[in-house]
Amino acid sequence: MTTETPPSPAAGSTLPAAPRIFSGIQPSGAPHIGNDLGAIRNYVALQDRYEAIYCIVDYHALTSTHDPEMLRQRTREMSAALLALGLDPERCTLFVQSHRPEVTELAWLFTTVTPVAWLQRTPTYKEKRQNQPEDVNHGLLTYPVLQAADIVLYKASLVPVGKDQAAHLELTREIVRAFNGRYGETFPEPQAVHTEAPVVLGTDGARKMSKSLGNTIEIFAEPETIRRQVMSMVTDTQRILRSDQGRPEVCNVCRLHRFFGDDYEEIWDGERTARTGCVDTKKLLAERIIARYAEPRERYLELMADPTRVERVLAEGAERIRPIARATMDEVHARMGLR
Ligand code: AQP
Repeated sequence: MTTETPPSPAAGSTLPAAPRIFSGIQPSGAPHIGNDLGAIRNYVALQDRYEAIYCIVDYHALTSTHDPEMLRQRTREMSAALLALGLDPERCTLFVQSHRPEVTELAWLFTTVTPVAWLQRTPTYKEKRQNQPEDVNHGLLTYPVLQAADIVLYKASLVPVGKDQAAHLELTREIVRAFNGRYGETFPEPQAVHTEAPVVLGTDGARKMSKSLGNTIEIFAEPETIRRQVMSMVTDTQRILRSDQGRPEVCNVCRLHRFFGDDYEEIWDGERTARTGCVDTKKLLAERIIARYAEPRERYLELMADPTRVERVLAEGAERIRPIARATMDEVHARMGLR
């Protein structure tokens, strides 16, 4: 686990006694190994060490998913996925963002301390504008403000996320500084916590693995689909012939082997000496990914077959954190002169 900067709790504010962590994940499609290697495995590890709050951010997903039934279904799937991968409702709080709507009020209040220019320069906003030019909605621009509200509504100081979220988290820190500067020390400046795989590239070997880019290896897909996705991966583009020596350090398949077995050096050596070909290395990776997620996949299918169990976990989660959300909003109202 790595963190970006040392802790900087806001002095004099009503901070939680122990560090609290928060992270959110969008129900915008099937979870992929980038989500797991970059974030979810830290969610699981950190639930034992901190007061952990995890959220399925359905408001955020509305910036790109406009079909109500699809959003409901994906929210169910992401909830089951997180539980299947090891989130334990006895050790963490799992809830759905829209079930604690205080966050939308806080986001609005934060817009009043956030210059528009900060949002316009966000790299993800620029990317999304390119990826969905026919739907550049206001939510895409203000996404980081809602994300800041997500985190600090619970006064979380640590945020397990992939590296792609670094700019958003920096913006959260700027918004917190702007708010604290105008209204007095209220919120801690949260820090990112990264895994050993903070950026997982997609099957194209060029861009971040991303649900919306369709370059993913899905965790809970059928084994045949996982095999197909892995076999489609771009490897070392300079290795043309089977007899050419490979460069495992630039090959995405080889890089992923680091996280699916403890013999990656041997695999890399096979590539370097052309003892093994790209197809062999891909086949091995596919089987290892299938084996790694076999048990979570069974749990996932069980949970999907028992929706009331998942709904109960989510309802209890939203209820458990209600007092924290209310206390923060009372404090914010008082500081801003609203009530
Ligand atoms: N490729 C990745 N490598 C490392 N970490 C990643 N994460 C996502 N992709 C990678 C981390 O997973 C958490 C949840 O991400 P998200 O689904 O809420 O949003 P995202 O980052 O926008 O993921 P996608 O797949 O790219 O979603 P779409 O396509 O819907 O925008 C985050 O901590 C993220 O860093």
